[in-house]
Amino acid sequence: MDPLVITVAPVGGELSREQQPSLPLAPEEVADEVARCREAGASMVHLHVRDEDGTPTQDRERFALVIDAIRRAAPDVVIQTSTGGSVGMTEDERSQPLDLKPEMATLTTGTLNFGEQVFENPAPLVERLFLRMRELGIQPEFEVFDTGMVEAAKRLVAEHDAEPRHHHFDLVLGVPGGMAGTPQAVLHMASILPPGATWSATGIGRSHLPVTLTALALGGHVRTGFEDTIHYARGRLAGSNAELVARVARIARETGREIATPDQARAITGITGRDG
Ligand code: KMH
Ligand code: ZN
Repeated sequence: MDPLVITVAPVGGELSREQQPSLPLAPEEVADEVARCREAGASMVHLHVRDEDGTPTQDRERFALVIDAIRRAAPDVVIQTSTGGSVGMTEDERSQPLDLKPEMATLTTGTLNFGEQVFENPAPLVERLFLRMRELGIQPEFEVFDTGMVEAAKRLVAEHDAEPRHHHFDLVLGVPGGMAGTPQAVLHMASILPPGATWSATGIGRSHLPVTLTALALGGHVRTGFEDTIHYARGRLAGSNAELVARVARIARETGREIATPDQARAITGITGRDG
């Protein structure tokens, strides 16, 4: 098995301090939290940012500020920017972080109900984001919430990639509106990915541990963090993102799996460009 890539998603696009009092919001808070997560075993950060009053934003300048702060606190960590943003944001808003040429960015390849809301990803929008990533040498992480999104990602690369490429996916399971966060769902999703693709999985809310443990057992990689679960255990809020990362690293080490460094994470997930 490859060393384990642990991605931390410390902020999210929807969460508030009322729900999770330890949520990092200001650039220095995010950077310090990422540094602690790096120390605990994370090699990659899935990044959302907030403006000065904590409101989710995809503003390019705000991303640049937070990325600079992270680079000072955790110089080697892989930074993966979100193109999902928060539900309801426009394509122009969502695509702004790509201008900063991050090493990796997320790409959700279909529309789904997202709780009471709709996370809109019509095919032409997905195609434009994908082509922009290819143009700028940004490795997409296909964020797939159901099997239709896997098929959409396969169609996209079949249509646009002249050369064979390495593909990396994140299976996001347990969103109300997406696939259930069960071991069976992880198994099925992993079984339909393109040959040679690498993948991580994340279980949202109460599905977090079953999905994490199944991904570890199958040799996949893992995403954790407040974006995905605010709890450490039933009825007990996580004290920090680093606490969630440390648990994943501990389970992996206990079961003989090494933890990937950021450079190993780059090699495993097919990152070829460096940010900036
Ligand atoms: N906030 C969600 C609506 C991504 O970052 O690319 C979408 C999301 C996916 O978090
Ligand atoms: Zn996200």
